[in-house]
Amino acid sequence: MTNLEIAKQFKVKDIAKVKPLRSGLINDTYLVWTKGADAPQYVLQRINNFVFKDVNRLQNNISKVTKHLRKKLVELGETDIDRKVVTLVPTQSGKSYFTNGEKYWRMMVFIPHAEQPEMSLELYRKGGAAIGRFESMLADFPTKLRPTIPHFHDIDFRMREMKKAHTNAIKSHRDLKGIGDLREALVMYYDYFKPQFDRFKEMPQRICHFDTKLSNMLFDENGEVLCLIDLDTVMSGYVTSDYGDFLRTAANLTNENDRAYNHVGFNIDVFKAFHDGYIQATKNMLTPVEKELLPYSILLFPLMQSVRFLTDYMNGNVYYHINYEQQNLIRAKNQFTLIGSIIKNWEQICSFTETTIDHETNQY
Ligand code: GN1
Ligand code: MG
Repeated sequence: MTNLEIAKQFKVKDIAKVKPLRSGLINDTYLVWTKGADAPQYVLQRINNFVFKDVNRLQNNISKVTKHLRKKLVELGETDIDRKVVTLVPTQSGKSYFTNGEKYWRMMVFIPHAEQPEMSLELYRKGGAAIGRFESMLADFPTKLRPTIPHFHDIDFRMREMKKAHTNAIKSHRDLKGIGDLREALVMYYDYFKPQFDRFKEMPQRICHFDTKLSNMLFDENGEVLCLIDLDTVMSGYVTSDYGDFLRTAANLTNENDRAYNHVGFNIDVFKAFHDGYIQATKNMLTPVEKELLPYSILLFPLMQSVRFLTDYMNGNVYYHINYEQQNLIRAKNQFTLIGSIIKNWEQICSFTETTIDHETNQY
């Protein structure tokens, strides 16, 4: 089927054309134009069902969460609501996705937005506030949401997968020379921090986004965050996932694809700005144990990502899109370098989060 034929399966009138919009590491995204000067545009996405095995559950989660968010925005008396929450477009038969039995697609209303503002500490503060607001609006979500990717941010599981990948790679005589002692070093970090990571289970489960980054936020013309997009991974979990994964990308002095590891480093100012924004938006929601464990998620996420990239490399690059053979190994080393820099900044990280807590009230 052509992209145009697929777009026509959804309840949209007068489609003019379908053009590729962007290509993430996971899904393929297209922009659907309709005829007429001010006609709305739509976003068509092919859902990667190798990554998301249960598309039905995933789409159900997104439907429920976006309905809840819309209701909240109305209650809060917000204006411009159509730009502050994603709206799914049903298929002609009223379903939230279309499948030809092999591939899966969904459609959303395109949200007109401005470019992401230039990088500044203020931008990271806004990013933190946006994530905090998202979680707060979902704090009274009535049920748990089952995982769209089981064990997604479960470090014990990721370590087991890395071990399996290594065993299989050896069995199939894959050349692992380039890895050096990276795998052993990751195991060492994991063993060292395991007592803290094990405590994550003490936190309450909440509805979280699970893929927090600036590129998953849309901005208005004044540089304010409109909403969070890319809701594939929205499910029940710990706030540490949204907090730690955001800092993994935002507070890295370079990006995860940079081969010049000397560019990698933890940006303490970005961390402080983000933390302030996040805490302002969640201070009435977070429990003491969540506040206590937030800093450990700053370590957990680069570790987990390094493990995931290395696992994919050893598996022959079956999960993440790559542009060259060694890319997942490079990414794994990049993330590994970030862990070292976080450890160097550890005292500063902890003393900063400490000073933002009022110990009498145990509130920020
Ligand atoms: C994937 O494709 P993207 O950038 O939204 C991955 C994240 C990783 C990220 C690393 C479902 O996200 O968990 O942190 O790549 N998403 C999934 O770049 O596996
Ligand atoms: Mg994503």
